[in-house]
Amino acid sequence: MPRIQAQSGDALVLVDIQNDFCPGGALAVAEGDEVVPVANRLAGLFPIVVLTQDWHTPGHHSFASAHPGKAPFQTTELSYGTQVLWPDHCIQGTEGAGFHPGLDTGRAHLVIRKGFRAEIDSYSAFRENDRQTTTGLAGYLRERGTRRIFFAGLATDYCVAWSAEDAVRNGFEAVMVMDGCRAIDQGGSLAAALDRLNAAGVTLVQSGDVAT
Ligand code: VGL
Ligand code: ZN
Repeated sequence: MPRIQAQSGDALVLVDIQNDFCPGGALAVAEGDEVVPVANRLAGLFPIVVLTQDWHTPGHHSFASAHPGKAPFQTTELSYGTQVLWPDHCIQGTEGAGFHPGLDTGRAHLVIRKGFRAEIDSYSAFRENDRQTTTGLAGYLRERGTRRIFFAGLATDYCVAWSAEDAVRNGFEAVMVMDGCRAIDQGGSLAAALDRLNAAGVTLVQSGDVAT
């Protein structure tokens, strides 16, 4: 018996379901492609669907390759603080930056691209990693009457978690659909993210709990 009804005032944000985060991609998340059928089913239930797309410049400062002597998954200090360094991924216009071919993108009203400033990474769909530059998503959803936002996609412990936390900071209720997410889970990142989500008051559900 589903416990949550998607209704007016709700929106679905599908985070970074892109080739580079799926098996075979440059920053592959284990089982990343398994979120696609869950995302497609959810997309049919919500009155507003937004996709996010990680969209980096070549040589982006979040790439280890931009920092001589650094390897992926090490950290460095950027102007705004500590940044995890990633393999080159989701470079603007490349196939890796494209949405997974199985994702039903036709249901989406808006695509929010993020991470397109060379010096600033953006995990959150709302605010870049400098924690000052906004993407405009909060204003868009507010103007459309959204009060509660459901999240699924990649990766649980980075872009999905940061987005859900920022949703709460922007005054929305936030719900994460856990079987519609997969994690990078590197260096304790998943456990840390789950602690932060809990502290922020983000509700965690399974997709089978959501119905119209
Ligand atoms: C992501 C690391 C770097 C994500 C994006 O989508 O979670 N993680 N860029
Ligand atoms: Zn990225």
